[in-house]
Amino acid sequence: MARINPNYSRLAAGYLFPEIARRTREFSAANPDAQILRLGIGDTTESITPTIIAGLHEGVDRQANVATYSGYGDSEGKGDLRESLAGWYDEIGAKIDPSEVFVSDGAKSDSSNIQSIFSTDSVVAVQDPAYPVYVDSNVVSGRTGDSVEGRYEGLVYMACTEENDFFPALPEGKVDLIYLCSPNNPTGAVATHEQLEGFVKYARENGAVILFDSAYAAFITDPTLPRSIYEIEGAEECAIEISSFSKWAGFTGVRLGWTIVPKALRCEDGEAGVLHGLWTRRQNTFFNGASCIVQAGGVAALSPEGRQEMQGLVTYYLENARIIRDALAELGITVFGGDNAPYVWLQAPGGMDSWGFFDKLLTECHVVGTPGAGFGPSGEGYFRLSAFGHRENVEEAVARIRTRLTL
Ligand code: PL4
Repeated sequence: MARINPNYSRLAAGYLFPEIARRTREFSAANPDAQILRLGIGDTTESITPTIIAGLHEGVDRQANVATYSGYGDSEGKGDLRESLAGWYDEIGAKIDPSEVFVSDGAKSDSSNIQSIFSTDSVVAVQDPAYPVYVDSNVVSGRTGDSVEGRYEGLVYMACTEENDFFPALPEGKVDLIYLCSPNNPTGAVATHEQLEGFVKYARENGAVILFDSAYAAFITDPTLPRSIYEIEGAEECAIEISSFSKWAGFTGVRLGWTIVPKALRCEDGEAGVLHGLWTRRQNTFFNGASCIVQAGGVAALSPEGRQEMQGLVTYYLENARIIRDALAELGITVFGGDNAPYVWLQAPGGMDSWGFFDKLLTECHVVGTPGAGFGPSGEGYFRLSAFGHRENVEEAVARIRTRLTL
């Protein structure tokens, strides 16, 4: 008789974003005249730029001609895209060989799948708050116990609070896998070189592996801040980087990402090359590669013209973030992030809890945000507003918050 994976029953709550959608739908049904503005899910809204669209078209056209048609490709990705990505790393001073680049259909699936190459008894440390996929994928894989008062037993929560500028202290004991995300979802904090150096040193000394999510790297405009963990010396021996075209190129619907597994990467029982080989094996076995059409779009995105156009999108969303941040600050709300990141992280006013503030913002302003508690226990009392959105909607949301929110 088939039996279900019992670890699913450990999941403490429904997945955050569908839960937000459900509550918003319920509100809309009860208030059909309310015009809802969505600053909740971090989803791009501006159209894909001409150079990238031309690349996508070229990918389509190749499929129309028997001489250029291609069927299945390598599950690791097309050579030209892997080379272009390695070239981008080279520009920022990180030496990545194209064979260490694994093209994917996005950072979400890779950040969930990557744990499968590590032992099921690995001790996992996550930033708290964090993108929920890191925790949930490890719960389902059996690396945690039950959730007790909002914390999974066996999971190491690295608190990111106002006191530590939303970047965690090193784990006190020995952990095996460490999830870091910079620029951070949800706090908008960006790790400095020094902060990452501390984690790289810890990982090398403890045989741990850092799983570094850089999905928002394109939003870093401060040249002193690292855009990749591989800007840190020695990181190639202890870190995997997971990243995405979603927010950089507007590919949230198109789907394209990549993961770097360096050949120098090692862990307690795996010499250099072993983890690279395991991820190759994993991808060869479970993945048939990202769409060749989409990969052609990725190559175009990384061309000089594509890069310039993508920078225009990033600048647009960062201006949205500034508008949100400045307006909230003027209202006396304590705000963080939003300068090198597309998320503004705010303290729910009046000591409210985060779902309470979600309801208040929705009810009074018809604006949807994301409750901090959905990202982990340290997110309680905080709230995330996304800077992805049409300018006029962001301005309208801000105007409503100014005029309708009772503080
Ligand atoms: C909503 C830190 C957003 N349904 O698009 P991908 O798969 O390349 O990247 C997903 C991703 C990876 N890493 C980080 C992210 O924040 C995201 C996207 N997060 C958000 O609002 O937090 C979209 C979420 C989507 C989801 O569940 O991922």
